Amino acid sequence: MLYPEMNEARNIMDLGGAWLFRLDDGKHSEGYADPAFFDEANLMAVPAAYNDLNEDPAFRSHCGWAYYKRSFTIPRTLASERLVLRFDAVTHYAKVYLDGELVAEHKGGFLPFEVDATGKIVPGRESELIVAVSNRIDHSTLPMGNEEGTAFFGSDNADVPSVIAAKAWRKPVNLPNFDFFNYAGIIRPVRLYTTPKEYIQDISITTEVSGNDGIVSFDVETSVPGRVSITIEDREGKTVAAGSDKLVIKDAHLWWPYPGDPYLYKATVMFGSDVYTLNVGIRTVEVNGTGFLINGKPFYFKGFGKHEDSAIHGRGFDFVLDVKDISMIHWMNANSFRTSHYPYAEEMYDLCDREGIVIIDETPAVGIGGTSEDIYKVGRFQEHHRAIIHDLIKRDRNHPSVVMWSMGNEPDVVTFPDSAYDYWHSLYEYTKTLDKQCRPVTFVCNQNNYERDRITREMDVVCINRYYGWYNLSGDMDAACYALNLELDFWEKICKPVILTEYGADTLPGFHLSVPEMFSEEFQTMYYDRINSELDKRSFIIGEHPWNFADFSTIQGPMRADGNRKGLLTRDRRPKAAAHYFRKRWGDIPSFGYKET
Ligand code: E8X
Repeated sequence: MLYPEMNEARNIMDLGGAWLFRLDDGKHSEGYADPAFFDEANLMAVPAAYNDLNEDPAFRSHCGWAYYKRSFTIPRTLASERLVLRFDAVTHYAKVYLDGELVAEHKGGFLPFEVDATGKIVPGRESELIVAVSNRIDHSTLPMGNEEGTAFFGSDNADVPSVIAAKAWRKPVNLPNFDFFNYAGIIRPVRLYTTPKEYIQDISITTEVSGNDGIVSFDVETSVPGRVSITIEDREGKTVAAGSDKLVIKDAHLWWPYPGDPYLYKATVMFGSDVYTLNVGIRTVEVNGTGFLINGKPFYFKGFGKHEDSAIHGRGFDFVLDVKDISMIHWMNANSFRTSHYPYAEEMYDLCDREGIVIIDETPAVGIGGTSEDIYKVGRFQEHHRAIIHDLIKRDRNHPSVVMWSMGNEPDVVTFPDSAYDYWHSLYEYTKTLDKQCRPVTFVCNQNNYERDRITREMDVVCINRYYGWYNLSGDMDAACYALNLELDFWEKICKPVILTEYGADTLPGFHLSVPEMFSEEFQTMYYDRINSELDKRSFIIGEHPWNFADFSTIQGPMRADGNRKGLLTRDRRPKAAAHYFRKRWGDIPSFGYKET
């Protein structure tokens, strides 16, 4: 799906700003609100999560539908154009009504959807847009919510009569089986864009290197049959290739991750009167033995698990924050991050293409489990998971910064039943069919029972989250390093590249101790220094991603003091001591060829 572009053939109108808003009052049919319902409405900003934008406690605890409304009028001059209404993300389920007609529904809170509104929106006449948004999470959604018991890290209610924990005595509540606040709403931009009536529907590119030349292959889908013409310009605006499908660039500049040169060409695709331009980064990605090769050289992942999370905005799109995060990534001499635990806004991938930041692109498949039964048998998420992976790859496949797909994070595979193996193995096979660039595919596992884990070892890259010294062997770094090495001895035999995709310690900024103990800044730094010393001894460890880039909001619970505090940075992006430690460490670690000597 192409990101909206304004150019000589296309236009964009932003529908963000102040909308009318109201939480469902439970007194009328769910998922629909007539205009009169907004007579008692709140003010709401779009894009943003709604949860932190009103002091009514219901805005954070709400479970169910919420409703947005705005009107707009577009210029009469657009009467001959095709009109498309696009939502970049609505979390988690959306029903879109245009002048009272249901014109779109979409499940999944982190990927775009659009509707051709030509003829439904009349240029020069006011249109009314109502969007119903559900934040409900359960065994059919990704991320997954529990349908019994408690939320992730919730108290176990063992000493509470089950009737209290049951839902019968009150309206449903969300029980996130994941460790981030269930922010919801129209969290990313809403736009109306135009194209000519005969237009470019989609573009897929693959890049190869042949000697000094770059080969860029285009697969262009058009609304009607016809010929496309393509030109590619270099940074100086000089045309360096032209054609209709496979273009060769002589003596090509390759796209290199930070601190290398992330060289981008500009491709212009023309079809009839339509035009679409996109950045092209020529680079290759492959796994070879225990190496993760970019442009044939062994890459070392220095970076983080992140979140799209900030005060006030919640999970709402914040371009200013994204620019700040890129600056802090550079400041820490990092070169990568994982989009934990959901696809991020498209704008962030564009920034990473330009800044040479490498991305592990992850689906919202987090929290799969949380039930005493076999979730792969009782869950209702499987088809949705495949749809998400399909749409994620369709959205992000042209970004040179995206080098690997993560099918999900920490599914419940504790006993590693055959049902889990069958599920993830078939999903891996399916994912491999979707990407013409054949990027590596993985999923991220936190189950320490690595000898029974038949799933992780079959991924292209082993991605493991381990908290030796925090969640287990807490505070005992000698035992933690001993246990870690026992496990690394196991992975050494598997002969796959391994990334430690999460490790970390909750840390209160300003809490200092002469003798490091948990939650102090000294402990967080010592924890990382001890673990990293062990990682440095293993050449098959090809990446280190501390959890987390920054503190972030979670559900309340006995294990969370104002959210998850494992950030190297505070939530407002101020460095803790560990951030300075990594800035120094990563400044001495090259992005390529680390541990080769
Ligand atoms: C944590 C992280 C959580 O924030 C992330 O979303 C997934 C968790 C640690 C592994 N990984 O809790 O900080 C969970 C261990 C459970 C004992």
